[in-house]
Amino acid sequence: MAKQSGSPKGQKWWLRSRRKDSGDKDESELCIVLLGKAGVGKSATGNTLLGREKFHSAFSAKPTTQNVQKESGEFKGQKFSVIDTPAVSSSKSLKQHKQEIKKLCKSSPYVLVFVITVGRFTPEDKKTAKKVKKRFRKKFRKRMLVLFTHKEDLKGESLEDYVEKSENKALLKLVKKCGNRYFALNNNTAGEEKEEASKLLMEKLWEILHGDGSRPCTEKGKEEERGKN
Ligand SMILES: Nc1nc2c(ncn2[C@@H]2O[C@H](COP(=O)(O)OP(=O)(O)OP(=O)(O)O)[C@@H](O)[C@H]2O)c(=O)[nH]1
Ligand SMILES: [Mg+2]
Repeated sequence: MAKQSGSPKGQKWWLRSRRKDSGDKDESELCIVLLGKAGVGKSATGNTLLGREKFHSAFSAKPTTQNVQKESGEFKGQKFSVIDTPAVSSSKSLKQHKQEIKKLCKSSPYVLVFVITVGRFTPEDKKTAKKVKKRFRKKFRKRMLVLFTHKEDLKGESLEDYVEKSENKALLKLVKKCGNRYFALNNNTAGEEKEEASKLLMEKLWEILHGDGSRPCTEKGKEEERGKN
């Protein structure tokens, strides 16, 4: 891994960018961080993105993933990594996981994926979202995507309609706080269908990185951001 460049002391780690000899072309290694409660499909989503079974994903009564784990892949010739995390349980464990994520992401640009399932958005989901929001703070939410797994349960209904008609205040609030960025995925597919789903999600994630939310990742973006405040 390249050494971190001379970022100003005290600068937020997620605003740092990896600078290469060629200048500002430092946004190539996207780091995708998967967060959420137990069993929502974080690891399965990681595998879908990578196109390989790198994370242990299982139907289980107890949480499957025990450690923060990073795996690498390539999308349209650009490297990316996926960081799978254990289920969000306590604020204390989330704090520790954030430290590990920070080490693994180093100075790479990142996007956060808050994984939930199509279906009831329960008080537990609400609590989990609250913990994540608190831990990753307001600026971090500029890079958060809400990912609904079990897309097949939509039974053809559009995700937009599903969310809008849900009348679930907590869900609507979460989606709004994440800049209305959301996406549905069925991990339980194979072959071309799975590849297509992975491609669409990757494109969405790159869009977050290269859209407004990614501006602070570059020196220019950071300057503009400071100018606005
Ligand atoms: N039908 C269907 N099953 C899914 C989908 N995504 C995940 N699953 C299944 O849900 C179960 C749990 O998935 P995991 O990937 O282990 O979930 P996790 O969030 O990593 O769970 P923990 O590590 O315990 O927190 C597995 O049996 C997956 O195959 C989906 O989109 N559709
Ligand atoms: Mg897991």
